[in-house]
Amino acid sequence: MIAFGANLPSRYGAPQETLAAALRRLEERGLRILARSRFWLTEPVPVSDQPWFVNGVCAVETALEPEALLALLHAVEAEFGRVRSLPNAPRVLDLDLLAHGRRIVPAQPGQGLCLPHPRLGERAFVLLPLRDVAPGWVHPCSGDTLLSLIARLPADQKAVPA
Ligand code: PH2
Ligand code: MG
Ligand code: MG
Repeated sequence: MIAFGANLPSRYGAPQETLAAALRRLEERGLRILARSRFWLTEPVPVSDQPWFVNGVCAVETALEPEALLALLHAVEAEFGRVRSLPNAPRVLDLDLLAHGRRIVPAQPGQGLCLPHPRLGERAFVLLPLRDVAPGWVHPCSGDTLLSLIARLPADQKAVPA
């Protein structure tokens, strides 16, 4: 399961065009996209004066192990002009590995990979698109259902289908 987002234009155009091009690129690089959520317009978290994001989630099929898949996501971000500055800085493309089946990879210091994504449960911009593609999803560590995570979201995170 891959989450994608953007809130700056890139050479591919506005965020939604960049995201569509990035998904095509991932397919060219061998991922099979099984389902894609709607594009969602989401307020930045934490709230700031950055532009709103376009966010979404897709379910993919791949033979890649999580580390190799994450490396591919980072390579495509770089190809699309992503410059890593501060955390939560506006970006032309963000591709996050949300989950890899029901696999659990604990957070380790100095390691980029942690599965499922550690902040997934607090983010409307991830959970609402995830519901589009996998409404029956269950968190492999906590056993929380997606719908219960959505019900517990803080009320102030604004997200609307694009
Ligand atoms: N990504 C972040 C931080 N904040 N807010 C929204 N709405 N959408 C994002 O994709 C996003 C964010 C860090 O990756
Ligand atoms: Mg992110
Ligand atoms: Mg990221």
